[in-house]
Amino acid sequence: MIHFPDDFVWGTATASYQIEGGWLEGGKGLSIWDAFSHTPGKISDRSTGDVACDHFHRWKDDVALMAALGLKAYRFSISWPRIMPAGRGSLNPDGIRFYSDLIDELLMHGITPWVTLYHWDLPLALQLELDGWLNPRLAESFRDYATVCFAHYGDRVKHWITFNEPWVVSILGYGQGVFAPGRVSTAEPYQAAHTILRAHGMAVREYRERFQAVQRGMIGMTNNCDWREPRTHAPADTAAAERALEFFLGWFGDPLYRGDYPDTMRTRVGDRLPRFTAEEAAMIRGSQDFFGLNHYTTMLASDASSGEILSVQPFGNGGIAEDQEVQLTADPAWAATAMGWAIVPWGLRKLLRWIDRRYGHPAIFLTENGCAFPDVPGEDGVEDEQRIAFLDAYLSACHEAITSGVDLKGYFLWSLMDNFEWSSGYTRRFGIIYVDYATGRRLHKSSAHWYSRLVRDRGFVPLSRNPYRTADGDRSRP
Ligand code: PNW
Repeated sequence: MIHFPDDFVWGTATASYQIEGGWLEGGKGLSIWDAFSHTPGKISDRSTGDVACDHFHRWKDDVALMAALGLKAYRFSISWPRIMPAGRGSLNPDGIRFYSDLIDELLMHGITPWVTLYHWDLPLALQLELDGWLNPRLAESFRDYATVCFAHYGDRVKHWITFNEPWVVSILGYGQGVFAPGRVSTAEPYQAAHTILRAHGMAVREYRERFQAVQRGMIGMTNNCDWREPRTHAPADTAAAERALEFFLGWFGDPLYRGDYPDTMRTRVGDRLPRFTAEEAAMIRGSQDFFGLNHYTTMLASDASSGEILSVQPFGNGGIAEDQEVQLTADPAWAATAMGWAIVPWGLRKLLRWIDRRYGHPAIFLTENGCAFPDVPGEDGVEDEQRIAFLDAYLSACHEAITSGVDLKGYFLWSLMDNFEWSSGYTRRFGIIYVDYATGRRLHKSSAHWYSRLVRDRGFVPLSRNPYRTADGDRSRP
Protein backbone atom coordinates (compact mmCIF):
# COMPACT_ATOMS: atom_id res chain seq x y z
CA MET A 1 0.00 0.00 0.00
CA ILE A 2 1.29 3.44 -0.93
CA HIS A 3 0.12 5.71 1.85
CA PHE A 4 -0.31 9.48 1.71
CA PRO A 5 -0.37 11.86 4.70
CA ASP A 6 -3.74 12.11 6.48
CA ASP A 7 -4.09 15.80 5.69
CA PHE A 8 -3.26 15.36 1.99
CA VAL A 9 -5.93 17.12 -0.13
CA TRP A 10 -7.66 14.96 -2.75
CA GLY A 11 -9.86 16.50 -5.39
CA THR A 12 -10.78 16.91 -9.02
CA ALA A 13 -10.68 19.99 -11.21
CA THR A 14 -12.76 21.65 -13.93
CA ALA A 15 -13.02 25.08 -15.57
CA SER A 16 -16.05 27.25 -16.30
CA TYR A 17 -15.87 27.44 -20.09
CA GLN A 18 -15.15 23.73 -20.40
CA ILE A 19 -18.18 22.50 -18.47
CA GLU A 20 -20.83 25.16 -17.91
CA GLY A 21 -22.53 25.94 -21.19
CA GLY A 22 -25.34 28.45 -20.66
CA TRP A 23 -23.32 30.87 -22.73
CA LEU A 24 -26.21 33.29 -23.20
CA GLU A 25 -28.11 32.51 -20.02
CA GLY A 26 -28.48 34.12 -16.65
CA GLY A 27 -27.24 37.51 -17.77
CA LYS A 28 -23.76 36.29 -18.71
CA GLY A 29 -21.63 38.45 -21.00
CA LEU A 30 -19.53 37.01 -23.82
CA SER A 31 -15.97 35.83 -23.29
CA ILE A 32 -13.07 35.61 -25.71
CA TRP A 33 -13.60 31.83 -25.79
CA ASP A 34 -17.21 32.29 -26.95
CA ALA A 35 -15.89 34.40 -29.81
CA PHE A 36 -12.93 32.13 -30.54
CA SER A 37 -14.88 28.86 -30.59
CA HIS A 38 -17.43 30.46 -32.93
CA THR A 39 -14.65 31.43 -35.34
CA PRO A 40 -14.43 28.89 -38.18
CA GLY A 41 -11.25 26.84 -38.22
CA LYS A 42 -10.27 27.25 -34.57
CA ILE A 43 -11.79 24.11 -33.01
CA SER A 44 -10.97 20.74 -34.55
CA ASP A 45 -14.51 19.31 -34.41
CA ARG A 46 -16.15 22.71 -35.07
CA SER A 47 -17.76 22.60 -31.64
CA THR A 48 -18.23 25.34 -29.06
CA GLY A 49 -18.77 25.60 -25.32
CA ASP A 50 -22.32 26.88 -25.82
CA VAL A 51 -23.74 23.86 -24.00
CA ALA A 52 -20.64 21.87 -22.99
CA CYS A 53 -21.55 19.54 -20.09
CA ASP A 54 -24.58 21.67 -19.29
CA HIS A 55 -23.19 22.05 -15.80
CA PHE A 56 -24.96 25.43 -15.63
CA HIS A 57 -28.19 23.44 -15.21
CA ARG A 58 -26.86 20.19 -13.77
CA TRP A 59 -24.55 21.58 -11.10
CA LYS A 60 -26.50 20.08 -8.21
CA ASP A 61 -26.33 16.61 -9.74
CA ASP A 62 -22.64 17.07 -10.42
CA VAL A 63 -21.97 17.99 -6.79
CA ALA A 64 -24.01 14.95 -5.74
CA LEU A 65 -21.83 12.76 -7.99
CA MET A 66 -18.72 14.09 -6.30
CA ALA A 67 -20.20 13.56 -2.89
CA ALA A 68 -21.15 9.97 -3.74
CA LEU A 69 -17.55 9.32 -4.77
CA GLY A 70 -16.40 10.70 -1.42
CA LEU A 71 -14.31 13.45 -3.00
CA LYS A 72 -13.19 16.03 -0.46
CA ALA A 73 -12.09 18.99 -2.58
CA TYR A 74 -13.18 20.52 -5.88
CA ARG A 75 -11.33 23.03 -7.99
CA PHE A 76 -13.55 25.02 -10.35
CA SER A 77 -13.30 28.41 -11.98
CA ILE A 78 -15.49 31.47 -12.01
CA SER A 79 -16.48 32.88 -15.38
CA TRP A 80 -15.57 36.56 -15.14
CA PRO A 81 -18.22 37.64 -17.72
CA ARG A 82 -20.87 35.65 -15.86
CA ILE A 83 -20.52 37.90 -12.85
CA MET A 84 -19.25 41.05 -14.63
CA PRO A 85 -20.73 40.91 -18.16
CA ALA A 86 -18.62 43.76 -19.54
CA GLY A 87 -15.56 42.91 -17.49
CA ARG A 88 -15.81 46.04 -15.36
CA GLY A 89 -18.56 48.10 -13.87
CA SER A 90 -21.89 46.55 -13.10
CA LEU A 91 -22.33 43.14 -11.54
CA ASN A 92 -24.75 40.45 -12.70
CA PRO A 93 -26.72 39.32 -9.62
CA ASP A 94 -27.74 36.01 -11.22
CA GLY A 95 -24.10 35.21 -11.93
CA ILE A 96 -23.06 36.09 -8.39
CA ARG A 97 -25.82 33.83 -7.09
CA PHE A 98 -24.86 30.91 -9.35
CA TYR A 99 -21.42 30.52 -7.78
CA SER A 100 -22.69 31.34 -4.32
CA ASP A 101 -25.20 28.48 -4.54
CA LEU A 102 -22.55 26.15 -5.96
CA ILE A 103 -20.23 26.96 -3.05
CA ASP A 104 -23.02 26.36 -0.52
CA GLU A 105 -23.91 23.05 -2.13
CA LEU A 106 -20.28 21.89 -2.02
CA LEU A 107 -19.87 22.86 1.61
CA MET A 108 -23.13 21.16 2.51
CA HIS A 109 -21.62 17.93 1.14
CA GLY A 110 -18.33 18.44 2.96
CA ILE A 111 -16.44 19.33 -0.21
CA THR A 112 -13.90 22.15 0.05
CA PRO A 113 -14.06 24.63 -2.85
CA TRP A 114 -10.79 25.71 -4.50
CA VAL A 115 -11.62 28.62 -6.75
CA THR A 116 -9.72 29.71 -9.85
CA LEU A 117 -10.46 33.31 -10.76
CA TYR A 118 -9.14 33.19 -14.30
CA HIS A 119 -9.28 30.04 -16.39
CA TRP A 120 -9.04 31.85 -19.74
CA ASP A 121 -12.57 33.15 -20.35
CA LEU A 122 -11.77 36.87 -20.41
CA PRO A 123 -14.80 39.14 -20.91
CA LEU A 124 -14.90 39.86 -24.65
CA ALA A 125 -15.47 43.56 -23.95
CA LEU A 126 -12.02 43.78 -22.36
CA GLN A 127 -10.48 42.23 -25.46
CA LEU A 128 -12.28 44.52 -27.88
CA GLU A 129 -12.03 47.72 -25.88
CA LEU A 130 -8.61 47.31 -24.23
CA ASP A 131 -6.74 44.69 -26.29
CA GLY A 132 -6.83 42.07 -23.52
CA TRP A 133 -3.68 41.26 -21.58
CA LEU A 134 -1.55 43.42 -23.86
CA ASN A 135 -2.98 46.43 -22.08
CA PRO A 136 -1.29 47.09 -18.71
CA ARG A 137 -4.62 48.46 -17.43
CA LEU A 138 -6.08 44.94 -17.43
CA ALA A 139 -4.22 44.43 -14.16
CA GLU A 140 -6.51 46.92 -12.41
CA SER A 141 -9.58 45.36 -14.03
CA PHE A 142 -8.56 41.94 -12.79
CA ARG A 143 -7.88 43.25 -9.30
CA ASP A 144 -11.36 44.78 -9.16
CA TYR A 145 -12.99 41.57 -10.39
CA ALA A 146 -10.99 39.53 -7.88
CA THR A 147 -12.07 41.90 -5.13
CA VAL A 148 -15.72 41.28 -5.99
CA CYS A 149 -15.08 37.54 -5.63
CA PHE A 150 -13.27 37.91 -2.30
CA ALA A 151 -16.09 40.10 -1.01
CA HIS A 152 -18.91 37.79 -2.09
CA TYR A 153 -17.39 34.37 -1.56
CA GLY A 154 -14.43 34.80 0.76
CA ASP A 155 -16.51 34.05 3.83
CA ARG A 156 -16.77 30.48 2.49
CA VAL A 157 -13.88 30.11 0.03
CA LYS A 158 -10.51 29.66 1.73
CA HIS A 159 -8.43 28.60 -1.28
CA TRP A 160 -7.93 31.01 -4.15
CA ILE A 161 -6.03 30.57 -7.39
CA THR A 162 -5.64 33.85 -9.26
CA PHE A 163 -4.60 32.55 -12.69
CA ASN A 164 -4.59 29.18 -14.36
CA GLU A 165 -1.50 28.60 -16.49
CA PRO A 166 -0.36 32.04 -17.60
CA TRP A 167 2.19 30.19 -19.79
CA VAL A 168 -0.65 28.74 -21.87
CA VAL A 169 -2.46 32.08 -22.07
CA SER A 170 0.73 33.80 -23.24
CA ILE A 171 2.23 31.19 -25.56
CA LEU A 172 -0.84 29.53 -27.03
CA GLY A 173 -3.01 32.67 -26.93
CA TYR A 174 -0.52 35.37 -27.96
CA GLY A 175 2.41 33.43 -29.48
CA GLN A 176 1.07 30.52 -31.50
CA GLY A 177 -2.50 31.75 -31.79
CA VAL A 178 -4.08 28.34 -31.25
CA PHE A 179 -6.03 29.49 -28.17
CA ALA A 180 -8.05 32.69 -27.64
CA PRO A 181 -7.45 35.47 -28.50
CA GLY A 182 -5.61 33.78 -31.36
CA ARG A 183 -2.69 36.17 -31.81
CA VAL A 184 0.65 35.23 -33.36
CA SER A 185 3.70 37.11 -32.20
CA THR A 186 7.18 36.73 -30.70
CA ALA A 187 6.81 39.80 -28.49
CA GLU A 188 3.22 39.75 -27.25
CA PRO A 189 3.54 36.62 -25.09
CA TYR A 190 6.02 38.45 -22.89
CA GLN A 191 3.77 41.50 -22.62
CA ALA A 192 0.68 39.45 -21.80
CA ALA A 193 2.57 37.47 -19.17
CA HIS A 194 3.86 40.70 -17.64
CA THR A 195 0.35 42.12 -17.24
CA ILE A 196 -0.83 38.84 -15.73
CA LEU A 197 1.96 38.83 -13.16
CA ARG A 198 1.14 42.44 -12.22
CA ALA A 199 -2.57 41.58 -12.07
CA HIS A 200 -1.83 38.65 -9.77
CA GLY A 201 0.33 40.85 -7.54
CA MET A 202 -2.35 43.51 -7.27
CA ALA A 203 -5.12 41.01 -6.52
CA VAL A 204 -3.03 39.33 -3.83
CA ARG A 205 -2.12 42.67 -2.27
CA GLU A 206 -5.83 43.49 -2.12
CA TYR A 207 -6.64 40.11 -0.57
CA ARG A 208 -3.93 40.42 2.02
CA GLU A 209 -4.71 44.01 2.96
CA ARG A 210 -8.48 43.80 3.06
CA PHE A 211 -9.61 40.21 3.46
CA GLN A 212 -7.04 37.68 4.57
CA ALA A 213 -6.87 38.63 8.25
CA VAL A 214 -10.61 38.11 8.64
CA GLN A 215 -11.29 35.38 6.06
CA ARG A 216 -8.14 33.37 6.80
CA GLY A 217 -7.76 31.88 3.35
CA MET A 218 -4.76 31.25 1.19
CA ILE A 219 -3.98 32.46 -2.29
CA GLY A 220 -1.61 31.52 -5.08
CA MET A 221 -1.24 31.08 -8.81
CA THR A 222 -1.30 27.88 -10.83
CA ASN A 223 1.51 27.41 -13.30
CA ASN A 224 1.92 24.54 -15.70
CA CYS A 225 5.22 22.95 -16.52
CA ASP A 226 6.37 19.85 -18.33
CA TRP A 227 9.66 18.27 -17.35
CA ARG A 228 12.65 18.76 -19.62
CA GLU A 229 15.25 16.00 -19.50
CA PRO A 230 18.63 16.51 -21.23
CA ARG A 231 18.69 14.34 -24.34
CA THR A 232 22.35 13.37 -23.79
CA HIS A 233 24.96 13.75 -21.09
CA ALA A 234 26.61 16.56 -23.03
CA PRO A 235 26.89 19.69 -20.85
CA ALA A 236 25.27 21.74 -23.62
CA ASP A 237 22.16 19.54 -23.44
CA THR A 238 22.05 19.73 -19.65
CA ALA A 239 22.19 23.51 -19.96
CA ALA A 240 19.50 23.42 -22.65
CA ALA A 241 17.14 21.45 -20.40
CA GLU A 242 17.69 23.89 -17.54
CA ARG A 243 17.13 26.82 -19.87
CA ALA A 244 13.90 25.26 -21.14
CA LEU A 245 12.63 24.93 -17.56
CA GLU A 246 13.54 28.54 -16.84
CA PHE A 247 11.63 29.72 -19.92
CA PHE A 248 8.65 27.55 -18.92
CA LEU A 249 8.26 27.74 -15.16
CA GLY A 250 10.99 30.21 -14.18
CA TRP A 251 9.22 32.82 -16.30
CA PHE A 252 6.50 32.95 -13.61
CA GLY A 253 8.09 31.23 -10.63
CA ASP A 254 11.11 33.53 -10.49
CA PRO A 255 9.09 36.77 -10.31
CA LEU A 256 6.85 35.18 -7.65
CA TYR A 257 9.73 34.02 -5.45
CA ARG A 258 12.65 36.25 -6.47
CA GLY A 259 11.05 39.38 -7.92
CA ASP A 260 12.37 39.15 -11.48
CA TYR A 261 12.57 37.03 -14.62
CA PRO A 262 15.43 34.52 -14.96
CA ASP A 263 18.71 36.04 -16.20
CA THR A 264 18.74 33.68 -19.14
CA MET A 265 15.42 35.13 -20.33
CA ARG A 266 16.68 38.69 -19.95
CA THR A 267 19.80 37.86 -21.96
CA ARG A 268 17.99 36.07 -24.76
CA VAL A 269 14.72 37.96 -25.06
CA GLY A 270 16.26 41.40 -24.59
CA ASP A 271 13.94 44.36 -24.97
CA ARG A 272 10.93 42.20 -25.78
CA LEU A 273 10.90 41.18 -22.11
CA PRO A 274 9.26 43.98 -20.07
CA ARG A 275 10.77 45.19 -16.80
CA PHE A 276 9.15 45.43 -13.38
CA THR A 277 9.51 48.66 -11.45
CA ALA A 278 11.09 48.23 -8.03
CA GLU A 279 7.65 48.65 -6.49
CA GLU A 280 6.10 46.00 -8.73
CA ALA A 281 8.93 43.58 -8.06
CA ALA A 282 8.39 44.00 -4.32
CA MET A 283 4.64 43.50 -4.74
CA ILE A 284 5.03 40.30 -6.76
CA ARG A 285 7.88 38.74 -4.78
CA GLY A 286 6.39 36.54 -2.06
CA SER A 287 2.87 36.91 -3.44
CA GLN A 288 1.75 33.33 -3.11
CA ASP A 289 0.92 31.20 -0.11
CA PHE A 290 1.36 27.92 -2.01
CA PHE A 291 2.77 26.73 -5.31
CA GLY A 292 0.03 25.57 -7.68
CA LEU A 293 1.35 23.22 -10.35
CA ASN A 294 -0.28 21.61 -13.37
CA HIS A 295 1.74 18.85 -14.96
CA TYR A 296 1.08 16.60 -17.95
CA THR A 297 4.21 15.44 -19.74
CA THR A 298 7.98 15.37 -20.34
CA MET A 299 10.20 16.00 -23.34
CA LEU A 300 13.88 15.69 -24.09
CA ALA A 301 15.84 18.87 -24.57
CA SER A 302 18.94 19.39 -26.65
CA ASP A 303 20.99 22.45 -27.32
CA ALA A 304 20.15 24.14 -30.60
CA SER A 305 22.38 27.17 -30.37
CA SER A 306 24.66 25.95 -33.14
CA GLY A 307 22.09 24.20 -35.29
CA GLU A 308 18.75 24.82 -36.82
CA ILE A 309 15.60 24.66 -34.75
CA LEU A 310 12.72 22.80 -36.32
CA SER A 311 10.16 25.56 -36.59
CA VAL A 312 7.24 23.27 -35.76
CA GLN A 313 7.57 22.07 -32.20
CA PRO A 314 5.88 18.78 -31.47
CA PHE A 315 2.73 19.17 -29.36
CA GLY A 316 2.99 22.96 -29.45
CA ASN A 317 4.32 23.08 -25.92
CA GLY A 318 7.82 24.31 -26.60
CA GLY A 319 7.22 27.99 -26.03
CA ILE A 320 9.13 30.30 -28.30
CA ALA A 321 11.81 27.86 -29.37
CA GLU A 322 13.96 30.42 -31.15
CA ASP A 323 14.40 32.44 -27.96
CA GLN A 324 15.41 29.37 -25.97
CA GLU A 325 17.59 27.72 -28.58
CA VAL A 326 16.31 24.40 -27.38
CA GLN A 327 15.23 21.50 -29.56
CA LEU A 328 12.54 19.27 -28.04
CA THR A 329 12.01 15.62 -28.92
CA ALA A 330 10.30 12.60 -27.40
CA ASP A 331 11.94 9.28 -26.65
CA PRO A 332 10.28 6.86 -29.09
CA ALA A 333 10.10 4.28 -26.29
CA TRP A 334 7.65 6.40 -24.31
CA ALA A 335 3.93 5.61 -24.43
CA ALA A 336 1.62 8.55 -25.08
CA THR A 337 -1.93 9.65 -24.26
CA ALA A 338 -4.59 10.63 -26.80
CA MET A 339 -3.17 14.17 -26.67
CA GLY A 340 0.12 12.78 -27.96
CA TRP A 341 1.68 13.71 -24.60
CA ALA A 342 4.35 11.25 -23.45
CA ILE A 343 3.70 9.30 -20.25
CA VAL A 344 6.80 9.79 -18.11
CA PRO A 345 5.94 9.59 -14.41
CA TRP A 346 9.51 10.13 -13.17
CA GLY A 347 9.46 13.50 -14.97
CA LEU A 348 6.92 14.70 -12.40
CA ARG A 349 9.12 13.55 -9.52
CA LYS A 350 12.08 15.45 -10.94
CA LEU A 351 10.00 18.56 -11.60
CA LEU A 352 8.71 18.58 -8.01
CA ARG A 353 12.28 18.34 -6.75
CA TRP A 354 13.38 21.13 -9.11
CA ILE A 355 10.66 23.42 -7.71
CA ASP A 356 11.51 22.44 -4.15
CA ARG A 357 15.16 23.37 -4.65
CA ARG A 358 14.74 26.52 -6.72
CA TYR A 359 11.99 28.14 -4.67
CA GLY A 360 13.03 27.18 -1.17
CA HIS A 361 10.79 24.26 -0.27
CA PRO A 362 7.33 25.75 -0.90
CA ALA A 363 4.06 23.96 -0.11
CA ILE A 364 3.02 22.54 -3.48
CA PHE A 365 -0.46 21.56 -4.64
CA LEU A 366 -0.79 19.68 -7.90
CA THR A 367 -3.84 21.52 -9.19
CA GLU A 368 -4.02 19.39 -12.37
CA ASN A 369 -2.71 16.06 -13.59
CA GLY A 370 -4.51 13.56 -15.74
CA CYS A 371 -4.82 12.10 -19.21
CA ALA A 372 -7.04 11.73 -22.25
CA PHE A 373 -7.71 8.29 -23.69
CA PRO A 374 -10.28 7.16 -26.26
CA ASP A 375 -12.83 5.92 -23.71
CA VAL A 376 -15.73 3.92 -25.09
CA PRO A 377 -18.87 3.22 -23.05
CA GLY A 378 -19.76 -0.44 -22.71
CA GLU A 379 -22.62 -2.41 -21.16
CA ASP A 380 -21.89 -1.35 -17.61
CA GLY A 381 -19.92 1.86 -17.60
CA VAL A 382 -16.58 2.69 -19.12
CA GLU A 383 -13.50 0.55 -18.57
CA ASP A 384 -10.46 2.84 -18.60
CA GLU A 385 -7.55 0.69 -17.35
CA GLN A 386 -5.12 3.01 -19.13
CA ARG A 387 -6.20 5.95 -17.01
CA ILE A 388 -5.91 3.89 -13.83
CA ALA A 389 -2.40 2.85 -14.88
CA PHE A 390 -1.53 6.48 -15.62
CA LEU A 391 -2.78 7.60 -12.19
CA ASP A 392 -1.09 4.69 -10.43
CA ALA A 393 2.22 5.65 -12.03
CA TYR A 394 2.00 9.43 -11.55
CA LEU A 395 0.76 9.14 -7.97
CA SER A 396 3.63 6.77 -7.20
CA ALA A 397 5.96 9.49 -8.49
CA CYS A 398 4.22 12.01 -6.22
CA HIS A 399 4.72 9.72 -3.28
CA GLU A 400 8.41 9.30 -4.08
CA ALA A 401 8.75 13.08 -4.17
CA ILE A 402 7.09 13.39 -0.75
CA THR A 403 9.35 10.69 0.66
CA SER A 404 12.37 12.57 -0.63
CA GLY A 405 11.29 15.68 1.28
CA VAL A 406 9.14 17.67 -1.17
CA ASP A 407 6.24 19.43 0.57
CA LEU A 408 3.51 18.18 -1.79
CA LYS A 409 0.19 18.68 -0.01
CA GLY A 410 -2.57 17.90 -2.48
CA TYR A 411 -3.64 16.47 -5.81
CA PHE A 412 -6.48 17.54 -8.12
CA LEU A 413 -7.24 15.14 -10.92
CA TRP A 414 -8.01 16.69 -14.30
CA SER A 415 -10.85 16.19 -14.72
CA LEU A 416 -14.02 15.37 -12.82
CA MET A 417 -15.79 14.78 -16.14
CA ASP A 418 -15.14 14.84 -19.86
CA ASN A 419 -15.46 18.37 -21.18
CA PHE A 420 -14.67 20.90 -23.91
CA GLU A 421 -10.96 20.40 -24.48
CA TRP A 422 -10.28 23.84 -26.02
CA SER A 423 -9.04 23.63 -29.61
CA SER A 424 -9.66 19.86 -29.57
CA GLY A 425 -13.35 20.38 -28.86
CA TYR A 426 -15.05 17.25 -27.51
CA THR A 427 -12.62 14.85 -29.19
CA ARG A 428 -10.43 14.39 -26.09
CA ARG A 429 -11.83 12.87 -22.89
CA PHE A 430 -9.99 13.64 -19.62
CA GLY A 431 -12.76 12.80 -17.14
CA ILE A 432 -13.15 10.06 -14.57
CA ILE A 433 -16.82 10.52 -15.37
CA TYR A 434 -17.89 9.96 -18.96
CA VAL A 435 -20.23 12.52 -20.51
CA ASP A 436 -22.62 11.50 -23.27
CA TYR A 437 -22.92 14.85 -25.02
CA ALA A 438 -26.04 13.87 -26.97
CA THR A 439 -28.06 13.38 -23.79
CA GLY A 440 -25.90 15.02 -21.12
CA ARG A 441 -25.85 11.71 -19.25
CA ARG A 442 -22.93 11.04 -16.87
CA LEU A 443 -21.44 7.55 -16.63
CA HIS A 444 -18.80 6.37 -14.19
CA LYS A 445 -15.53 5.22 -15.64
CA SER A 446 -13.69 2.54 -13.66
CA SER A 447 -11.10 5.19 -12.74
CA ALA A 448 -13.82 7.03 -10.81
CA HIS A 449 -14.28 4.00 -8.55
CA TRP A 450 -10.51 3.57 -8.30
CA TYR A 451 -10.03 7.21 -7.31
CA SER A 452 -12.92 7.04 -4.86
CA ARG A 453 -11.28 4.11 -3.05
CA LEU A 454 -7.94 5.91 -3.04
CA VAL A 455 -9.49 8.97 -1.39
CA ARG A 456 -11.25 6.80 1.17
CA ASP A 457 -8.08 4.84 2.01
CA ARG A 458 -5.69 7.79 1.59
CA GLY A 459 -3.57 5.55 -0.54
CA PHE A 460 -3.61 2.68 -2.99
CA VAL A 461 -2.18 -0.73 -3.66
CA PRO A 462 0.04 -0.26 -6.70
CA LEU A 463 -0.71 -2.35 -9.76
CA SER A 464 1.53 -5.39 -9.93
CA ARG A 465 2.22 -4.68 -13.57
CA ASN A 466 2.08 -1.15 -14.90
CA PRO A 467 3.48 -0.45 -18.36
CA TYR A 468 3.73 3.26 -17.55
CA ARG A 469 5.76 2.85 -14.38
CA THR A 470 9.02 2.83 -16.30
CA ALA A 471 12.51 2.67 -14.95
CA ASP A 472 14.06 6.04 -14.44
CA GLY A 473 15.18 7.65 -17.61
CA ASP A 474 17.89 9.28 -15.56
CA ARG A 475 20.22 10.84 -18.00
CA SER A 476 22.07 13.31 -15.86
CA ARG A 477 20.15 14.47 -12.84
CA PRO A 478 18.52 12.81 -9.83
C1 PNW B 1 -4.54 22.55 -19.20
N1 PNW B 1 0.30 22.56 -23.52
O1 PNW B 1 -4.32 23.04 -20.49
C2 PNW B 1 -5.75 23.34 -18.71
O2 PNW B 1 -5.60 23.95 -17.47
C3 PNW B 1 -7.04 22.59 -18.82
O3 PNW B 1 -8.08 23.52 -18.98
C4 PNW B 1 -6.96 21.56 -19.94
O4 PNW B 1 -8.18 20.96 -20.21
C5 PNW B 1 -5.91 20.54 -19.55
O5 PNW B 1 -4.67 21.17 -19.26
C6 PNW B 1 -5.68 19.48 -20.60
O6 PNW B 1 -5.17 20.03 -21.78
C7 PNW B 1 -3.15 22.87 -21.20
O7 PNW B 1 0.25 22.63 -24.76
C8 PNW B 1 -3.20 23.05 -22.58
O8 PNW B 1 1.42 22.39 -22.95
C9 PNW B 1 -2.06 22.95 -23.35
C10 PNW B 1 -0.85 22.66 -22.75
C11 PNW B 1 -0.79 22.47 -21.37
C12 PNW B 1 -1.94 22.58 -20.60
